[in-house]
Amino acid sequence: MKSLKTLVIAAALSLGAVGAGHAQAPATPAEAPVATAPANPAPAAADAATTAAAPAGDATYVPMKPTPGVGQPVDAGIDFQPQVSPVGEQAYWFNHVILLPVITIITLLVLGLLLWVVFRYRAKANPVPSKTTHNTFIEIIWTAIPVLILAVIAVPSIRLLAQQYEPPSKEALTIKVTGYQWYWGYAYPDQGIGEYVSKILPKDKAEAAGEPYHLAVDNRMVVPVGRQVKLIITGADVIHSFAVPAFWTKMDAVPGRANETTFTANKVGVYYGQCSELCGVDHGYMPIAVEVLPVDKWEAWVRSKGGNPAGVEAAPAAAAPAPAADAPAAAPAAAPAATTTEAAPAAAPAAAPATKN
Ligand SMILES: [Cu+2]
Repeated sequence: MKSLKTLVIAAALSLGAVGAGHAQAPATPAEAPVATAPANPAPAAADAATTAAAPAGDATYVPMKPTPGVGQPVDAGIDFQPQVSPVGEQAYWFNHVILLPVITIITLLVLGLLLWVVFRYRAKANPVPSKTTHNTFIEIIWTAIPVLILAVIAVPSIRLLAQQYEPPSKEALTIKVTGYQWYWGYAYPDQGIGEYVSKILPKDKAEAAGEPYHLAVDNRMVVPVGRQVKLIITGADVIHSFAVPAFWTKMDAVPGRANETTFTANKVGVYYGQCSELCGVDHGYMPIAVEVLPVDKWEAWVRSKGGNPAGVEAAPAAAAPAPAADAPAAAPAAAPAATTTEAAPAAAPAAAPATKN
């Protein structure tokens, strides 16, 4: 009986150490290796089917209305936004299936044991306290158990981390993102779309468009559903951060540096984000809106911007001196009348390797 108590106390202490020291970590071994992407690739397929019906080139671009509760915050919400990218789904699963249950179990167990100790071993009930100091068995246990728990959690955790930094595929759509005080600039060098500027919509216009104020913008980033997007992100003045919660995407926009990140949106819709690095007085007024469209509608959008959805031929995708060379070649060839072709990719450093920070 005594040794059983010892064991329970040791376990509690070791779990307490895990809970306190590594609030980020915990895990249940049982479920760890399952389901990498528990979500829904289905909508993408459905969309593909719908778009296949429409003859290519027929569609025209009409800005889409957002879906309430999707891609934007909800009142009194405490959960992550519904995830629409494979990495986001994986992270969502990791949090909800592994981290939260483990954190909850450890917290409740430690709380229960504390209460038990407080009442059972208070001075009145336990007038002659034990004078035990070292106990090798307990010490081994309270070291080994946290180590085991962390080792188990490390597996899905590191897998998720690696997934986020996987290099983009060759078919990825490249978008150059530049953070300015206080708006965003987007350019599609391979489609010959020079940089255009994306600014917050004033309240009346946002409401008129049925969009949330502080998140709605005049010119969205528009991407095709199901296709990987490679973002090359930089800052023009100070450090900004490009973040879209529904894609599990966040990357700093640092002047003089080209950071790279990727996402694949599996669901048509409008997804909002915000600059997530304090960048000056209007930091809270440079929202991000990403519109995910079926491929034919995305192509229509590209054409409406004076670009070529199939890609500008003069620009070999993987060429080493790439983006800087693309722009001059692209602009005259594909978009002589492009209204928004300006400075853009000239400053783009050749596709930099992902910087991990
Ligand atoms: Cu900013």
